[in-house]
Amino acid sequence: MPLNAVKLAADELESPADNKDVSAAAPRPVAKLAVVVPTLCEAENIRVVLDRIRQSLDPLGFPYELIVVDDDSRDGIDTIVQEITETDPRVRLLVRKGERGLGGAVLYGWQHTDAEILGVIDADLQHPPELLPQLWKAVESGNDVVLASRYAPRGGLDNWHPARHLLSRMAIWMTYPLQKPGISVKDPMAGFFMVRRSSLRNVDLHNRGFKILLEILVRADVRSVTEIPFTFGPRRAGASKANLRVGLDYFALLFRLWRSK
Ligand SMILES: Nc1nc2c(ncn2[C@@H]2O[C@H](COP(=O)(O)OP(=O)(O)OP(=O)(O)O)[C@@H](O)[C@H]2O)c(=O)[nH]1
Ligand SMILES: [Mg+2]
Repeated sequence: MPLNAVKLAADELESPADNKDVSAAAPRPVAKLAVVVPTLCEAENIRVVLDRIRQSLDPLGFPYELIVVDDDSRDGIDTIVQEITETDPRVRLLVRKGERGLGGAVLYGWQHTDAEILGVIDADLQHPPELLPQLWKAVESGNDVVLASRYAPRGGLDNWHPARHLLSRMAIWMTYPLQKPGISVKDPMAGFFMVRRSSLRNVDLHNRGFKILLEILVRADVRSVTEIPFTFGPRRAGASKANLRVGLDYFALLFRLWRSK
């Protein structure tokens, strides 16, 4: 399972509390962040999204890396990302061959980093990279999970067809009996979030499907969550990958979570 490696890395990670040489007065080291950008045919968007992510994170001056996980799109994205990597080694490209799936791609990226804070953002700029500093600060200040939320007060959806909006609402409604009391959120299907690696230490996440936040909220060791409102904008370029299969995978996930409860 991909997350075994995440678990291993988490166990090996030295926390400040383990370090006996750290004096009480020493400043707490700033946790490293890894943001996965999952891509399937996003060559038109990748340069812009990576530029905007770096522009929003650089002023904070902390360690981070950006991991593009591409499912062998063969649309020229590898050439574009390699070129960026040569001038900025914080940007990495992982190409999965013979595999598909957003959730699996995200877990694969997290598996290939030692960062303590793990994040994900879509490549099509429906998630504004300018929100990343706010998400990161909310995790740094102690939350286990921080998500950019379409359904929190002041959040929203730009130009969604009413039928898609209704389906999305119904899909969220079905999660309420599954979500843990105390950390229940309004947008458990969000695709733009950060989670502490330590929260994933004792859980094997399923690597299929489109939505991994819900499974993290239900099955991982998450004790605190914050939702940061944002407006889910229109896709910048390229085509959506959300399809009937994604819907069916979602019902399979709900069923699995119900059964394991
Ligand atoms: N690596 C990888 N990435 C994927 C896969 N499916 C989707 N993605 C990426 O996941 C992100 C979200 O996919 P979208 O197609 O934008 O899904 P969506 O935002 O829910 O749907 P739209 O609102 O219609 O765009 C994008 O960056 C996609 O390129 C996949 O199978 N593998
Ligand atoms: Mg999209």
